[in-house]
Amino acid sequence: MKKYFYIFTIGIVLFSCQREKETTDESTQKEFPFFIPDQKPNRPLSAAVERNYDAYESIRPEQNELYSQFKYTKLKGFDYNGGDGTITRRDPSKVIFENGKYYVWYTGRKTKVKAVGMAKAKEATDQIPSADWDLADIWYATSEDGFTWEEQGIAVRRPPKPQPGWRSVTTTDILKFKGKYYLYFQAFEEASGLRGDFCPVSVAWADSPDGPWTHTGKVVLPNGPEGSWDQYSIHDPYPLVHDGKIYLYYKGDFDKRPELKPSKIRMQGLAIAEDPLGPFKKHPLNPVINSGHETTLFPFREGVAAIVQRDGQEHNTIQYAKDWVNFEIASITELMPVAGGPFVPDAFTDTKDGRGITWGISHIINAGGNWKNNHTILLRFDCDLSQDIHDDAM
Ligand code: AAL
Repeated sequence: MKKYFYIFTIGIVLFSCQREKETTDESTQKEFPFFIPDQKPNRPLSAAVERNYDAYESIRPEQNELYSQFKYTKLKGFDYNGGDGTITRRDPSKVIFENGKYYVWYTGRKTKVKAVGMAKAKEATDQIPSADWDLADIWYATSEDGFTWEEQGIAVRRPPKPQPGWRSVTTTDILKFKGKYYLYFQAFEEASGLRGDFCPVSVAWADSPDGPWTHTGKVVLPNGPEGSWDQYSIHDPYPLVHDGKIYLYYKGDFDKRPELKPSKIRMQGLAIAEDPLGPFKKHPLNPVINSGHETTLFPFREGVAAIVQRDGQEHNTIQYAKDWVNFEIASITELMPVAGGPFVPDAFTDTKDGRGITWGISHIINAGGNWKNNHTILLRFDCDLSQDIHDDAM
């Protein structure tokens, strides 16, 4: 009897141990919290979940300072003639804060008729624009709160022929350096669309953001020699100050394959100068960003970050270059600001600890849903690309 009692007891103990073991195994199989980065489940995984652990370790949105979504707000203070295509405002500069207010510069076109379109560039005259940015001048506006803007007028006018920019001056960006202000811009010498969107970059300077601006009348960043990636177009010049020098990022538009209309391959390069009026030396590793359309960059920690949108394999990414040259993908995101001109408080301070950005001005092309009118409006974007994460701001 006693013998059976012992056997029974041992049986119960073994059974409980087994149960306990099974329960433990079950609990290690549990996947809660689900699929978090450093806890890969110990079971066969689908290809999608497998690469979610292995391929994206460094670019996860969670707690990634260079991940953000974007929200947009319509600006007050700009009239667009009912959206009939005769007024365009596009390609805003960075926003700067001076004299107690915000300043932004942009491509302004106010023509009697709307643009005929790049494909019909031969129909353009000195009154009829080809592209949305043809026959444009550089305008500027100021604001106290970043939402309501007051247009102040033309900052840099098209110079007389044959100076660079006589056809159109567009897509500007601002630099403040040693107490002076510089506007870099695309200087068109023909209607866009005749051969492509060909232009070099010129510059104007002033002692105050309100001007008056002196156009140097010279090309400060020329196209590259025949056969080079930037031989046709130097677009979207974007200056920052780093290492006591001017780091001018820009886009090259080079893909002329006729079957691609429009092309989806564009890249970005860097040119460096000690003096804002040049000479600029193009970086030997150019292009330094393999994708993107308009340039939008800002100092971040010791390096520089770039919003890379619209074109190329790596569109919809935010990238980071610790050394200001070799960019890596920091995050993948969506609905990015087009032609964003952020408010970058430390753009010109030669910071070694860039704080990042939280807002700026961008543009929407073909606003109002009427593709034929082909006009562009400015709008505000807000984001969280600052060192301090504000989750509740989104
Ligand atoms: C853009 C910019 C440049 C191009 C055209 C006007 O948004 O990349 O400025 O030339 O399109």
